Amino acid sequence: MRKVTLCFLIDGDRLCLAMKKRGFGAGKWNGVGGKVNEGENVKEAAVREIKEEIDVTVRPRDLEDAGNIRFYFKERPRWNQNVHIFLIKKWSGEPKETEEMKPKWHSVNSLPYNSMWVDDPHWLPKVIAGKKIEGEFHFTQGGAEVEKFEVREIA
Ligand code: 6OG
Repeated sequence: MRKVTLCFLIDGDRLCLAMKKRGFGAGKWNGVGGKVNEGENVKEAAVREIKEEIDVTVRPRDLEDAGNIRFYFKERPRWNQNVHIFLIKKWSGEPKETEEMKPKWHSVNSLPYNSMWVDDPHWLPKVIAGKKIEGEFHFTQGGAEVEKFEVREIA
């Protein structure tokens, strides 16, 4: 299964989400991340993607492991992915728009869930609250609907 990263910068009650401008999940607000390349570990991949997508520099030790979720797409098994989630409280630079993403700070109390993946309300509040999670989601309709899911707090 594809191994990918998903990272959230958090600054007090502000969360950085970025609008995906192209490719998988285009038009949705999300954390920043992508595929783990061959020869990279998950943290190296996360550091690289954050730099590429919003031009922010993060040290591997400042990536806080928030757990992982496996996503299964019934009609598109090629999209199945194991997403490793990181919360980040220390970085350098201000998030900047790139060809791939347009970042914006949002209040954690009013996240734009209507323009996010449908699974997010089920687990993102836990990650923001500092919980570590493990879960899986089974989607139909190309990711538009959740058929079944489970999210467990593991720390
Ligand atoms: P690229 O294909 O652009 O990486 N991702 C999801 N994020 C959320 N919140 N919900 C989902 O539910 C997701 N499925 C994938 C992981 C894809 C990026 O999108 C995230 C990666 O950061 C289905 O390289």
